[in-house]
Amino acid sequence: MAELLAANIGGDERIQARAESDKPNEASEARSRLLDESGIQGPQSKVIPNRYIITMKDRPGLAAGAPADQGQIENLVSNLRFDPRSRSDTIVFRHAISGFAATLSPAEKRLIESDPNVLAVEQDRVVSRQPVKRSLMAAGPRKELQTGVERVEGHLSPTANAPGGVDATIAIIDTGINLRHPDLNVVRQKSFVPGVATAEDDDGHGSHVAAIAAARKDGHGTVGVAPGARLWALKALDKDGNGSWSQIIAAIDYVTQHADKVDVVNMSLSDTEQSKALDRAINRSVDAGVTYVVAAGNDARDAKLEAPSNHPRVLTVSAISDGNGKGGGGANPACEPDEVDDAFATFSNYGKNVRLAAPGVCIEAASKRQGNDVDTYESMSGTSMAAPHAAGGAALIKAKNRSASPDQVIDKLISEAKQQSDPLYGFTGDTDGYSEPLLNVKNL
Ligand SMILES: [Ca+2]
Ligand SMILES: [Ca+2]
Ligand SMILES: [Ca+2]
Repeated sequence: MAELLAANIGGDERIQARAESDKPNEASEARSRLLDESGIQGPQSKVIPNRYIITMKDRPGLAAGAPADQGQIENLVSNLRFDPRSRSDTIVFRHAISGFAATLSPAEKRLIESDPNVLAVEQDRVVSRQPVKRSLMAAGPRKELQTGVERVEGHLSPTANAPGGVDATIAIIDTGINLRHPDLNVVRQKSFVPGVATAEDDDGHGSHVAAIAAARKDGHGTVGVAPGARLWALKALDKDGNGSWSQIIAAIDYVTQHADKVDVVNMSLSDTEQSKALDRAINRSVDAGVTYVVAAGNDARDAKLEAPSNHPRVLTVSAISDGNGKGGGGANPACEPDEVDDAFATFSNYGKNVRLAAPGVCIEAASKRQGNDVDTYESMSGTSMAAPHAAGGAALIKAKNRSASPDQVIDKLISEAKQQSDPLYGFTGDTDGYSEPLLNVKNL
């Protein structure tokens, strides 16, 4: 199986991954990337023909948090012999970056590239949610406190137990959210997928991520790390888990426009290529006060080879395996025979970009609606599941301290986390030389 997976990666990429690793990963023989039953196989940079993301230069002296666009697009349009905004598939960005995404002819692209107001013209590419291993769960009563939340001691956090739910807002940039799931407090929804009107989740990944972060504590379903926190369903990925960087940037632009209302963003998605537009969009959104939490990726390689897990200002989260919600080992997760209790997940990306670990194997939480049934649950494994545990932790910090900056939120999460060597809470198997601690929210 591992050889089949490796064959999918391609020789050059594997050599690059090994050469660019900061330290040899001693456990690499036991590692393999995670395959998705629905066909998603991790980032494989696919170009979207003739579609480009145009980033304008910032006006000098632009204040942090101010709208990025102050007429630069209009300046460009006045220099062009056409207005790209008039096209139905053009997306304009004004808050996280100044710019737009559009389908352009070669001549139009050259014209835009030659304009002195333009910083970059980049190819738009397909971006996908992280692959996950998944299985639908039977209907009926279940244990509300699932292993992941127990392992990070979410049930002991005083903020998580506040009556009325956690007073913070988490935006989930993903496949949407099951808008009527009884466990999920979705207060806003918006679709960035062309031709899709609502952010109703037609894949299941976004609902699952949302529930890990914020499922209600109500004696039903499961409970998240920040129970009942307000959720924004920002659908940038379609029913197959695919989208584009321009759709992701559109969602980041929307978050940045509303940065006074959004505390935390979770992104469990990736691509292999860098994007100046994406990097600037995240920077500006963080400047506006929003904390970004992202999955490290499931390709068993250095997280610096993928975006946005390589962005220096996001919190990148790796996955551990846990089968019983407690440290100490000896309880391998039931749904994944290759994973070892309280050990680094075999598929998780690693490297110095990864600053925190969280549970990400055999996690049970909400899924998409099935016909008329909205009260659905799935078990999923992936760093996609680790990141929202940390996003919930970030929401707990913001609920207590509204003015905490993204850097302060991330520093607090890391300082409260448990060292890998901790006999009660630690984990084994992380051999890259960067010993990120394990999320713990008991004191948040
Ligand atoms: Ca619940
Ligand atoms: Ca355990
Ligand atoms: Ca590490």
